[in-house]
Amino acid sequence: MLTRIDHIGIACHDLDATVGFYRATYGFEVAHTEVNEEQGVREAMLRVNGTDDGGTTWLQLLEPTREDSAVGKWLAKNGEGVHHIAFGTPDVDADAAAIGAKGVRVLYDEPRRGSMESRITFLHPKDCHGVLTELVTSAGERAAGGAETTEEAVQDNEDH
Ligand code: V0V
Ligand code: CO
Repeated sequence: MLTRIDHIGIACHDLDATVGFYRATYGFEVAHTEVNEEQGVREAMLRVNGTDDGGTTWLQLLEPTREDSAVGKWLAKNGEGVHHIAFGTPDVDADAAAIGAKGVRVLYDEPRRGSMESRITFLHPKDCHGVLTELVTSAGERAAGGAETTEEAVQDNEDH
């Protein structure tokens, strides 16, 4: 059950300069930054609207940490721009399984760690009319219920 646009992922060469553009032009502020080595990105989350209950919509600005990462490869080929869209769901496991059963390639067997301790997976862009599509369950939604109990969710966070 996809309930919202969680974020739009935007690939950039220079994260600080791009954050500066979004701040100066639109007044969006950075709510969170982190490096995700597994994904090969340094990222900034800019809150567009919403609250802290997991229903927020973000812009996710992504700078590659290495050239052979997904974003690094994409930037080299396409230049800066929209890299992916992410739909929010209270239960990424169930939605990934349901969508995979329809013949869409789900890129991960198990959802992985995303921004702000979310759990994420991706659908192959070639199966989605050219759009790299992410499914995400935020940490707030995980705590509120969904497939896992809070205890399991906390344990999973500690595992990473
Ligand atoms: C590649 N293609 C894309 C695309 N990336 N099409 C639309 N949007 C994109 N972002 C096309 C590409 O043009 C090729 O088409 C084809 O797919 C194969 O691409 P490739 O360049 O050969 O690259 P691959 O196959 O090595 O990798 C593509 C995939 C990879 C999608 C498998 O990027 C991936 O695993 N992405 C998921 C992880 C990710 O994107 N992480 C960064 C965000 P032609 O030329 O053959 O027609 S991390 C994030 O969002 C986080 C942490 C978060 O939200 O919390
Ligand atoms: Co993303």
